[in-house]
Amino acid sequence: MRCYAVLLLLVLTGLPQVAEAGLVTSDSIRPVAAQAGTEIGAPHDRKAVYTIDGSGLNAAGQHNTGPNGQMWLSDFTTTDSIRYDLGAPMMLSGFHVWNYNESGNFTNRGVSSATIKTSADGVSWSATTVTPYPFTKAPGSSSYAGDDYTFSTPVVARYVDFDPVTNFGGPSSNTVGLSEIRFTTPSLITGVTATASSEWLPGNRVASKAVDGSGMSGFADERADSNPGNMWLADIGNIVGRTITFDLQDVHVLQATRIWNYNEAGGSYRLRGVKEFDIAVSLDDSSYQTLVGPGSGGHFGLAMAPGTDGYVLADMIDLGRVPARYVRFTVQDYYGSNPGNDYVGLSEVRFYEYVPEPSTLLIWSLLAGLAVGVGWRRRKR
Ligand SMILES: [Ca+2]
Ligand SMILES: [Ca+2]
Repeated sequence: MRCYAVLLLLVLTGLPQVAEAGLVTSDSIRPVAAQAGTEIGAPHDRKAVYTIDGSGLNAAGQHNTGPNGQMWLSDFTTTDSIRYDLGAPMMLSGFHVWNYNESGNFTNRGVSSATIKTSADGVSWSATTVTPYPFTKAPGSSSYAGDDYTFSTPVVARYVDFDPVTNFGGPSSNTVGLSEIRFTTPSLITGVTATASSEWLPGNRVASKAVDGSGMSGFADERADSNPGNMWLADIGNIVGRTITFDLQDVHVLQATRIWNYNEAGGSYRLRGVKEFDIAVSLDDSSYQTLVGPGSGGHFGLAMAPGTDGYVLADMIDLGRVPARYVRFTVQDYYGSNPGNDYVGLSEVRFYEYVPEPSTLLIWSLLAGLAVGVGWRRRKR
């Protein structure tokens, strides 16, 4: 019965959200992991991870020409592969690529063509294509802003494979690589507000600082700064049990949350970041359901922030398509060593809703009609 109720809710709440574009907008998300067929280690250091960590990208979203520690390059294979993990299955409309941007003939090492496959679960894969195609060669200049590519039809995917990839040919094309990539999703929930069980008011580190975009800049506003005035911080006390509650203003089927931890510069302030926390969801802000996380005790975990400007490596947490209007984070542990009497906080939080693929949408439409019919008959009794 509970499953039926959730399905009914999914159908009834999911469909209007798809249509209400005003509540949802697009965002470009950073994969949480990259795995290449081959890569080059030290001293030239051109690994797959350098295509997802913001290395070489400036605040204007331009990728520089320095390859070491900032670009991926295959280990002198002209055909190779690279796979991305987004951390949660997301509706994707395309991606933004900065191709291999080392100056001179080395731009011939960029990805010209690729067979692209996507998967929601890492098991079942589907081939897809993009426009424009083939890919555009990088200019080999430090003002390179990258290029957008659009999938032939939007896909729901957690994993995206470029396998095989081939380069542009010509001089120096004895290997293949990329500078950076982001994936475009239409499912960012906007207008979110937040309240907290505690706020450090002398510094105005109120809960709203975690949802208002404060401190965020760069390509797709993905870089958090280290100014604590742009973060939520609970006042001093027992950090265990501190809560921040988000109101999404409407019921959404939640797919993921992206979290920038507390990133204050200087000393050990970043130790005020959340290490373990619980996530609970609610339709009415009264009855909350606690989700089961992957960590010990069923908690969810966050990485520690760097405590520097340009913090790109936010965490991505799969929320498993749970319907909710309210989301509550409850702190269980932090990175400091005095949990009974300290501060704890976060920099910024975003939520993404589940958007079904077009083929699934048709099935949902039929189910919604059925569900409305069932509801009408029940009320008649
Ligand atoms: Ca890079
Ligand atoms: Ca902020």
